[in-house]
Amino acid sequence: MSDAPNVQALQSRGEALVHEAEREAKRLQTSEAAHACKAKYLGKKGLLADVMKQLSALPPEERKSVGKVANTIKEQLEGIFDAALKRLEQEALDKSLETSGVDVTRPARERWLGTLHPLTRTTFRIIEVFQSLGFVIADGPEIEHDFYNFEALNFPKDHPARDMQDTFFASPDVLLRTHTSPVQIRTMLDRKPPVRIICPGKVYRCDADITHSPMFHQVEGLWVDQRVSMADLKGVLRAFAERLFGRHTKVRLRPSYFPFVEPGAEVDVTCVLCGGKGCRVCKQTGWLEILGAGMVHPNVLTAVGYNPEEVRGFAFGMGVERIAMLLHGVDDIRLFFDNDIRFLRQFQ
Ligand code: FA5
Repeated sequence: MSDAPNVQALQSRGEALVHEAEREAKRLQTSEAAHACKAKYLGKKGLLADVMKQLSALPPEERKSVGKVANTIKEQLEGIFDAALKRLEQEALDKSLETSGVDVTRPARERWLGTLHPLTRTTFRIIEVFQSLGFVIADGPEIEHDFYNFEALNFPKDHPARDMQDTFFASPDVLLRTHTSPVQIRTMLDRKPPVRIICPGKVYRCDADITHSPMFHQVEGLWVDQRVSMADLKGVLRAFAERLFGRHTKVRLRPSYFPFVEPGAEVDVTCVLCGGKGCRVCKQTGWLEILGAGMVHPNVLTAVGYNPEEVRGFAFGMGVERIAMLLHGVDDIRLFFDNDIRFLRQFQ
């Protein structure tokens, strides 16, 4: 009688292993024990490997069918331990949920999505319109020298027009800029014409009530070239007003005074609420003032080294808060700075 195992003997040994493994797996209490037990059966030096070793003693024609049987046994053993591990993991989870007091059936806490501040949004909308008209963004410092904020803009020292803008001074010559117009000066000193810029930014004035804030935002515009006229100014502002407030918005210019433009104008648009019929917001006039504008004063062009005989330009400046208040029907400027979440959430 030969010592070589026969196929049947190997198969019944394998089946016996599966039964033993099933019995053991049922008694397992922890996943560590399950891993150890799995290794005992399926590891490199495990019980199945022992059985497989005997394969080499079989005649080649029998090895193939025994190999198939061995694979089936291996799969069965793997299935047994995978199921045991799954069971143990579930038991551990159930136990921890029972003891930790976490209620997995409760709805998840709502997530609050942040959003852009209404003033940022309004600024972006304004910038977008002017960029589409070929203007590029320029900027300058908020702490400014008197020269850029006043002097070069044709406000000589002691000129009464300086009182139009209550100024925060840091020293006799250094101040918090009262408007974005100093960026015009800095840009023109820096570049040769043509210049077509918009300058958004923070400005400061010693001024506070429901429509005025000590810190607020302006957007300045400047276009200097050989043939720029008041008609171009009106055309640009009309395109802006129609894009921002609606297609039927009309624009009108009223004579006004700013030392750095001549002629100067206040620019009105038809009331965004009543369309020009007259209402509470426009104080029954049908019009709302939105910005100051005019043709750049020859003294300003000279101050930056441009020749007023060769180039002309227009400039305008608007308050972002004022535009945002008109667009959203907000009647108190302080709401933009209080950071009351109930107010801000309305702009989501
Ligand atoms: C100026 O500041 C000029 N630099 C605008 C300008 C530019 C005119 C270029 C001509 C050519 P004014 O002081 O009017 O102008 O201010 C412009 C806008 O800023 C006002 O229409 C108003 O909407 C806004 N504004 C002024 N003061 C305050 C304030 N304290 N709080 C909020 N908005 C303000």
